[in-house]
Amino acid sequence: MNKTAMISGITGQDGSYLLDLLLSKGYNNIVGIVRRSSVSNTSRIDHEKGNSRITLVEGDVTDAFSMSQLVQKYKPDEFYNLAAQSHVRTSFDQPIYTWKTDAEGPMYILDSIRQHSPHTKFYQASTSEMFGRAYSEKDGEKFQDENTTFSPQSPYAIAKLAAHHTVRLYRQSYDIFACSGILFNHESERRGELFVTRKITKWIADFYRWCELQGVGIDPKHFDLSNDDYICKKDLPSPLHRERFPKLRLGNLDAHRDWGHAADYVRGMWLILQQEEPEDYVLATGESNTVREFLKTSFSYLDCSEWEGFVTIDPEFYRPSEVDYLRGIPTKARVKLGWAPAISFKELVGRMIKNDIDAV
Ligand code: NAP
Ligand code: G4F
Repeated sequence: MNKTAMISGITGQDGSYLLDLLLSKGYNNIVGIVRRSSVSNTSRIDHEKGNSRITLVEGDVTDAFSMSQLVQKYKPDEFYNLAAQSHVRTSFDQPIYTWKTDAEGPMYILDSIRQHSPHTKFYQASTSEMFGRAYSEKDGEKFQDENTTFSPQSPYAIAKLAAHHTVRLYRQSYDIFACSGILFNHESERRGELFVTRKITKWIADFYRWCELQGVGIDPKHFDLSNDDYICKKDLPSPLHRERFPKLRLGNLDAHRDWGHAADYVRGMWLILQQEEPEDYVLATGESNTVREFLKTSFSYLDCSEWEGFVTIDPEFYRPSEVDYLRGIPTKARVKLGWAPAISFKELVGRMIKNDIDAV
């Protein structure tokens, strides 16, 4: 297929799955924007190293000059802007940096497209975080869809909402094929280790291997759990003994999230840009689970039902403002794009647990 796609954020979770998808679709030139780093940041895409259909270029979305140069040079058929400071908690500590990357970055790209390559179709990675505390209600059920109002609750969500409106403005004012996918949480074996799902599955995998080395199963009866910080093997002299394992430290376990698998969601991104008309779409599973339910399902894969004692609640992981309930209804995507997620919540958790255990 004689098509050029440009991806910012190609080294991230979604960028790597999108790369796999576009290669499978036969794109003959995929230009990935990689930001300069003192150590390699390409581990998620290294499996395609040397593929002549991929061009990696250096760039940073906060640098208007580099965005303009790249758009002018490649004039891509499609531009997927996945680059972001994507961690919500971090955005409270680094709000200005988050704003520059997540709000200014998309504007630089869109304006480069307006000036130098108006035929380029543009995809923006919008987020369910923009809904914040807002939801719609029908028959006593809470949900969010394309008609739900926005009520962002973090610097991240505010920056993303600014970008979301920028996309609409450039679409309406300059006739650019610009779309936003409002994506609910999607995870995977490639998820960053600071997001709660991967943090949980990675910790469980490390603990599982440690238990194996100790010659015991994951069962509270083998451990002294009285110390807040460490899990200690029973019958040893003190919690400071070296046969101990740090507890899993988490924040709010009651938040609800609509979790799907990233491979399904990048398929949705691609479909959004293949339509006749540029529009915004919600991509979600329609199922919402709490962090506690994620924990329970994860431990259940190791036949462990009494996991509470392995977890310590740490205020450090609470946020100044929380988004309590996310559950997306992707009816528009199902009807117009023919999109539906194929991987269930249970399968997602199972795949992440297996991957992390195999990797330890
Ligand atoms: P991710 O794993 O954190 O990846 C973010 C990517 O952006 C990385 O490649 C990162 O590069 C790159 N990046 C960060 N700052 C940059 C800059 N200034 N210039 C160029 N590149 C930069 O995030 P993800 O989960 O794949 O998410 C992809 C996009 O979807 C993000 O925009 C995120 O906000 C949005 N989103 C994600 C979800 C979700 O649940 N995953 C849901 C809704 C929306 P490095 O590798 O060098 O760090
Ligand atoms: O995994 P999280 O950090 O994801 P969050 O905040 O929902 O954001 C993710 O999804 C958004 C889409 O809705 C994306 F736009 C965004 O880029 C990112 O991919 O936290 C999920 C929930 C939160 O309620 C958080 O308070 O888990 C809770 N949580 C509890 N303990 C924790 C922890 N989150 C993290 N990261 N670490 C904890 O220890």
